[in-house]
Amino acid sequence: MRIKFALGALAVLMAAGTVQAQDFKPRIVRFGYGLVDDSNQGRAVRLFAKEVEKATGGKMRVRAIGNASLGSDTQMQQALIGGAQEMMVGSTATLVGIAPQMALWDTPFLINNTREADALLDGPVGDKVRATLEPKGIVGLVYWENGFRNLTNNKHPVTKLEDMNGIKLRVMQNNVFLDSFKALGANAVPLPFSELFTALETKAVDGQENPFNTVVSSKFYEVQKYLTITNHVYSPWMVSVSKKWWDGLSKDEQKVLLDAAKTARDFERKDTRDEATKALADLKAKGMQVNELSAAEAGRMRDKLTQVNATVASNVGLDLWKQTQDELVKIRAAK
Ligand code: TK8
Repeated sequence: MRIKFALGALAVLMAAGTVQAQDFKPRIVRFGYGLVDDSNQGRAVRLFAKEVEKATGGKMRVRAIGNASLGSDTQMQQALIGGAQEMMVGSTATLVGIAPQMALWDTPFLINNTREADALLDGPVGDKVRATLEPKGIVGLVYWENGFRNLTNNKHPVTKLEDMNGIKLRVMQNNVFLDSFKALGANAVPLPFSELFTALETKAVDGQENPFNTVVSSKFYEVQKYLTITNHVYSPWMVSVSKKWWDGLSKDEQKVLLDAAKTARDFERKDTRDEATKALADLKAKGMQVNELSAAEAGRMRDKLTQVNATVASNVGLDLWKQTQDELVKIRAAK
């Protein structure tokens, strides 16, 4: 009698902490991503997997599948829409073909620091942009950090605007990036990330732009000599779910995924920032020649991009554009 009662009380206690396993059908979640396993992306997906398994008592199993083994970002997005794959994480920039408002995050020099990034992405503007995915067949859960993007190339150091001339530069499959780098004078070529290392190695392209973390994890330092600190745009990642699959989950299951994505987000942002602060020294030690763009030259680049900003504003809608600017003013004032 006593033992029975104690066991009952224990079960109630356990049920309060985790969702009961029998509420969940056994499920396999294929979670794809483009970077290597040993990257900020890979580490966060594995943490997400652990959180989900813990919360469901192992009834949901997340398979972390990196290296673009399930396809490039755009291929995985189509698999999510079709229901052939459950989850992925990748750059918001490659989602613009599906949800045009995502182009907001491609605006050069929109966000100045990580405090602004977190407040904007996790606030009403971020929510509004994220919500535009759902009618297209993708549920965006949360934003993770890709980071501030910097330029690498194999031709010469980029110290001034004119140095962009003649650099064959890989950009993401996204018109804002294409137009931005064309406006700066580079020969911009859109390529999926999964083809980038080989393109650099075979000199099909001279350069690329990505956060320090990715230059480290993808070993771009092996095939790139010059790194210019430009911080030209803050790049988010979107944790995405197939809506077809999501709609078949219970409310409890959906909550488990959302909570785990948030826990992994907090871990991932910290991990990414810690790694980024060490990456520069790492890359120098590996032989990269690093220079920081002067404020004057950054200003000249910004001037060249005025038209790109105007195009983004009209593509995402002037209301959203204005809300973003207002929100940034608020964030900057609230120190
Ligand atoms: C990884 C990509 C990558 C992005 C790119 O799948 O393509 O350059 O920065 O992070 O989403």
